[in-house]
Amino acid sequence: PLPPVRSAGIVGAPFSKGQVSAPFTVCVSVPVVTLALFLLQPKGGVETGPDRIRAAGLLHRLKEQGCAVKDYGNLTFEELVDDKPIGLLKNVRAVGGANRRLSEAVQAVKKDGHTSVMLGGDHSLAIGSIHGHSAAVGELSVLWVDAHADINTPLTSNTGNIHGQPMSYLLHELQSKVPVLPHFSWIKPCVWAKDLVYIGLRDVDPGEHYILKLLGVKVFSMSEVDQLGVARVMEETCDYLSAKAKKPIHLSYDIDAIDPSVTPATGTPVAGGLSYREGLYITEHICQTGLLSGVDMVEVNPLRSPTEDDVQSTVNTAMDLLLSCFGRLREGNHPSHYRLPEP
Ligand code: Z70
Ligand code: MN
Ligand code: MN
Ligand code: MN
Repeated sequence: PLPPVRSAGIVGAPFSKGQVSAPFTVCVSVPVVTLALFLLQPKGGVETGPDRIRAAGLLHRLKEQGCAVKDYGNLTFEELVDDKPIGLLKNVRAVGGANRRLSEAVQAVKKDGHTSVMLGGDHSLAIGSIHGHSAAVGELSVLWVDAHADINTPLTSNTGNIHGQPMSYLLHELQSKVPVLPHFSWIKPCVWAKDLVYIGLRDVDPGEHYILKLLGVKVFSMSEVDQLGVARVMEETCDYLSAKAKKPIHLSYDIDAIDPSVTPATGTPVAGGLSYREGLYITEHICQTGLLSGVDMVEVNPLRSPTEDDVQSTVNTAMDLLLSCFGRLREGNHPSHYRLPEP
């Protein structure tokens, strides 16, 4: 059988306000303290992810393997002054506004008929990416590959970082537990708990663990990856997601799912992650379902690692995962029109 013609619509989202570590909210006017606070903000940098992945040649590599590509460019986000925290929650207006734009961009990509590829940026961007994807094509299956569950509600979060919460805004079943927030009212919940599968979890907060059990969400934590092996995990994932109807698949891939020995350039490295090979097996398998309709590649942070080699290894892994989403196989590939040269 001929491989299907694939096409990727690429949207860069250079956004990092879903993950702020500095707890300071007061304005400090002493210059040396301001500088110290700036240097103490170690989580910036994930907004440079899209350009690094582009600079590594993503568009060229996709075209080279026979994938049609349209680049929708990078979104631009307005600098908000006075985006005060709401309780613990940080950058609510910025995150709400950025995701609203992203949702519209992803809807445009889907209406043009491409598989959407959202390059982050932090994982709060899954709100807009999944919302836009679902607004364009209807109900989705969501495969969330991550060390973290990112399913805190604003009220269970201990950090106030919205990148630890995106699934809580998207799941129908959680809406009665999510408070009304300014700039979030456009978000319509669009995913059912039975259509969500996690792979790679190993850093889950108590409130998140409670939610996963309460809703009966299918989870293959690193423990199940150890127990079953990645091949069986993927077989069970696809059986589970396609049990009733074959919905389009949204793959939300947080690079911190992969072991930090391979992908150290990320904001929240957690030991004991997926190997490079396990990570790629997931994308190869999902590609072969023919149902992949949207992809996020998030949390690549080139400013978070001390050496350029670490950045390269992280960016190259993100690249290989994306290429594999669009048909690249480790066994090799050839175009359908390939013919042996005659002597
Ligand atoms: C924690 C929180 C998180 C990514 C960290 C961490 C969440 N559960 N997600 N890094 N990508 O802040 O809610
Ligand atoms: Mn994440
Ligand atoms: Mn994560
Ligand atoms: Mn394939």
